[in-house]
Amino acid sequence: MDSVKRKETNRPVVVRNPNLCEMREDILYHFNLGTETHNLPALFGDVKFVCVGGSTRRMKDFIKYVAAELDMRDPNNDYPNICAGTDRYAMYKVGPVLSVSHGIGIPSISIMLHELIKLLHHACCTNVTIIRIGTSGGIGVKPGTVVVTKQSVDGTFVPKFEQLILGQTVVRDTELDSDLAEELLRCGEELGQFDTVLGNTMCTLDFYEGQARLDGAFCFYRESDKQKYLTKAREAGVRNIEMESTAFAAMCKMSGLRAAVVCATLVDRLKGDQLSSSHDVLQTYQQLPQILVGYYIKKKLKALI
Ligand code: R2B
Ligand code: URA
Repeated sequence: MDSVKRKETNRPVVVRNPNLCEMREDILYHFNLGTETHNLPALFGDVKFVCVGGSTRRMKDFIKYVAAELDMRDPNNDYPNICAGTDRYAMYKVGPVLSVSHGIGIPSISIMLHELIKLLHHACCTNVTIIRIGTSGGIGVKPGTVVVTKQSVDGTFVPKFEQLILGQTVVRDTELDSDLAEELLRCGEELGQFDTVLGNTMCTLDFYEGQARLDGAFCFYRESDKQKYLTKAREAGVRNIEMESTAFAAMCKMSGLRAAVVCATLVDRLKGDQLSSSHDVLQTYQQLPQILVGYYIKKKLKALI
């Protein structure tokens, strides 16, 4: 019922900040864009799908891949970085698809999302779907499995995002769009090219100690403690670990964006810590969320024609 209702209404991208109305100009500093210097509705008003991921190169590869999939390739266009004036984040666009990098970790993605949500709002975009396509460590799943996130949980396996605001801990909900997650899972099944599973994703503040690795510069626990913790995570439904999903889910929910997280696993953390697969194998794994989400976008756009 929900998806039917969604089709009928125009869902705006919501900002909840009265101060914005009083500002003559809004400078999106980390994108090198602004409301006075750029015509945001003309540049971005048609955006319906936003894909975000850690690395700038991967997000450029993604836009090239999507352009080919949607038959929107332009031989005279090498997909210029819209944020070329800054090296903080990179942004690419083809038709209704925007591809944006977010760097590593919650602080980095959170800054990017504040500015991205304002950009989509200023551009008067409606009915936007946003998907994080990323990498992760798996728990008890074969490397190269794609995990579609059911719930994004923190390091205590609770679906919450905690942030200090004015010195107080503010707790936010990390609910993602369950219909979208199911649709993406079905797309994985339809493609049949790689394993796609639905599972909880644990979001941590660190790659090493925060993810119970034994190979960081510091480690004050043993292999048995690591196994105990990861087994507990697996029992709580966690199938992969990454570093952005709780903030992503919380911020997208607050802005009314339909959101999902799709990550490839690069390693099974119950078996090891180091990313020891060859460069080519790791590259192939990183392309899997792109293939899945490219297929989803193509299918959705076809349905609109
Ligand atoms: C997955 O991979 C990165 C760390 O290597 C981090 O951005 C994440 O979430
Ligand atoms: N990204 C992570 O955050 N952890 C991993 O183990 C692999 C990629």
